[in-house]
Amino acid sequence: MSGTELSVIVLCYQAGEGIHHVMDPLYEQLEAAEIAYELVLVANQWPDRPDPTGQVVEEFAMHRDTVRTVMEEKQGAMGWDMRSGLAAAGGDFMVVMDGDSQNPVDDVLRTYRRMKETGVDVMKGRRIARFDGPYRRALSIVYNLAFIVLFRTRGLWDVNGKPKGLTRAAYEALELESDDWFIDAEIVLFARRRGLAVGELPVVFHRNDERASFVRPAAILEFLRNMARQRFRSRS
Ligand SMILES: Nc1nc2c(ncn2[C@@H]2O[C@H](COP(=O)(O)OP(=O)(O)OP(=O)(O)O)[C@@H](O)[C@H]2O)c(=O)[nH]1
Ligand SMILES: [Mg+2]
Repeated sequence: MSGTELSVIVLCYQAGEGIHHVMDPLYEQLEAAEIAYELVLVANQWPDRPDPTGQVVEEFAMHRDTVRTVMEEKQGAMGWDMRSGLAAAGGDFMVVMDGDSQNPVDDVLRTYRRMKETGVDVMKGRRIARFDGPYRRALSIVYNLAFIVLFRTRGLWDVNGKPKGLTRAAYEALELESDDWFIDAEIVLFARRRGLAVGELPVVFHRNDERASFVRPAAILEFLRNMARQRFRSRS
């Protein structure tokens, strides 16, 4: 209804000037693609944790009609940021991408185009090559095996793979709730529960050269808690 075909949502939290490596080429690609698009840059921040990212994205958006920012006081972690970006987006297709350069920028338009070709409701990146170290790779294998066993999501792998693409109808049907890392899993789980078609796009995942990993051991406990909660819920 908004006339926007594609909303691209980039999670920019704590990216600083490094966000230019993502938003600049992405903007060029979107401009060249001849699609009615909007680029939504999410730079929410905690009041007590200074983050220069907001200023960087504001300045970028100021001179570009198709670029918008979401800058609110954070009330949650990655999931909250993703949901605030999705809520602000008006496109018929929505693609969410991290702002830390770990996914090639091309994956955004690849996701959108593959969704159009295949007609799936939800599309997710599936990391067929990843360079973020053996520890993260091993953790991911254990997590994904546990996920398949607990939630019978056979046929899908790499729940946390980005980009995540959603049609507007899928977004509205999913009613996402997570404020934390589990939002990626929630997209897959809720889509399966609602009988939506989920497609996978093979992607390459790079090491994060800009900063140390945000994913600390506490994140593992958080995943376990979330899985237990969802498993219990799916039984009732
Ligand atoms: N850690 C963290 N990330 C957030 C938060 N809000 C938004 N994000 C965004 O979430 C995205 C993914 O987080 P990452 O820490 O890169 O997740 P990852 O790539 O799985 O793991 P690492 O790169 O190893 O940390 C980033 O682009 C962040 O900008 C937050 O509150 N905490
Ligand atoms: Mg990352």
